[in-house]
Amino acid sequence: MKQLVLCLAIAAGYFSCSAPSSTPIVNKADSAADIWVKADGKDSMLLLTDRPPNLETPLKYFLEDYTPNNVFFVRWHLSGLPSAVSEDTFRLRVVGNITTDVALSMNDLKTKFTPYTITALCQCSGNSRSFFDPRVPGGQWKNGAMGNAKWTGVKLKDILAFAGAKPNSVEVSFDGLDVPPLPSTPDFVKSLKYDHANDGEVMIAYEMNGEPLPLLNGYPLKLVVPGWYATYWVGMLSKIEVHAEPFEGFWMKKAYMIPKGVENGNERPDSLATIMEPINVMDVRSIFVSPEPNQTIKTGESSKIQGLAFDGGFGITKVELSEDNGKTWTLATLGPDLGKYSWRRWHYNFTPKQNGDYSLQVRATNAKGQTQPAHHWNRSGYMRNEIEQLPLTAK
Ligand SMILES: Nc1nc2c(c(=O)[nH]1)N[C@H]1C(S)=C(S)[C@@H](COP(=O)(O)O)O[C@H]1N2
Ligand SMILES: [Mo]
Repeated sequence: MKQLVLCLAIAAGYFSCSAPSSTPIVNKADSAADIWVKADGKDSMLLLTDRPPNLETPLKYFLEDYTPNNVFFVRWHLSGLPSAVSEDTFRLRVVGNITTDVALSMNDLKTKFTPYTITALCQCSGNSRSFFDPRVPGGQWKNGAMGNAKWTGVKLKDILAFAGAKPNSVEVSFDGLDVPPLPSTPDFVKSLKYDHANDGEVMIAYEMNGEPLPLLNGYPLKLVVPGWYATYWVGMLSKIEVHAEPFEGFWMKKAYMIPKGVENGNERPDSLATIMEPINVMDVRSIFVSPEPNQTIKTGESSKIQGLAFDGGFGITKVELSEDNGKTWTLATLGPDLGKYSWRRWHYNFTPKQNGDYSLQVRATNAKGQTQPAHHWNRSGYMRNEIEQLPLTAK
């Protein structure tokens, strides 16, 4: 793998300069090789785009239960991102269908409300998009557009109650400090149904793994929507609006749409779905983490195969591996259960009996009995969850 540390002389200055400036990199998808960068507050990560910053977590960090903040993936849509936020002057505003407009300081959030902590996986809808066959446009992520963290903050329902949200409310929308670079681009605003917003699990995090959030992960506040794709996890959250009418914003009605009522949001290139709905709960999925694809392992010896399994919050009940292209399946050993919204690590001992090429497959099943399809595709490259293959050579 080619390792480059790039100096990206961009105005916003998220990336550190450790080498003379080279041609700005626009999109990783245009280049065959991996490009590594060190952004502000981050260790070496894979670069997708520099403006807005989009960075992928290297796979090796998925051998840990919690993803370190300094390599947690970064995904922004709009390049108008503040390069610093002051904890002293920052306010979280609550407006709309409430009794009184509220502006909460960070200190208010930390002292006026009961703290709440939950472990939850934050996974981008487009995670693993680069593996879609046929290929689809969009950020060409490998498996690193996700991370598992312990989130601490305040329950959204407590904030809505504090603001006196009215009982006829139907939806709540969330806006961050990031702004569109051009007036023609719609501001990034997401919404949740009022009941979902009040479920006692959706929360506003001021800490991630016991530390303030890195700026690039949405400092000072990030909405955490356990079990739902990360597009709803609005970062730099600064405005909550309570609506008595359905919310019709671009990022809810036009972007992030999936085929409605179809298992895993599946469709076919030659027959695209016509009825769509906003993306929502994460589907059940498992991936291989180690060894990485095409590595050589020892014939006649046991190799430890490790990976992850996760879903939208029913909880993983089993992970199975196949050594014979899906004819027979054997249970993997599950790692610690960190909560139903967490990913779950697993491992499996594989002993190749003779020299040659092998391909392992992995599939997970959740408490609802949902499992993974042999093939999965949709036009947007969302929610990938097909059964993954791991090619290995034994010698
Ligand atoms: N304000 C704001 N919040 C946002 C986004 C954004 O563009 N702006 N992107 C969303 C998407 S699509 C993802 S995948 C997650 C990524 O969170 P991370 O950058 O902390 O990894 O943030 C979400 N929250
Ligand atoms: Mo995303």
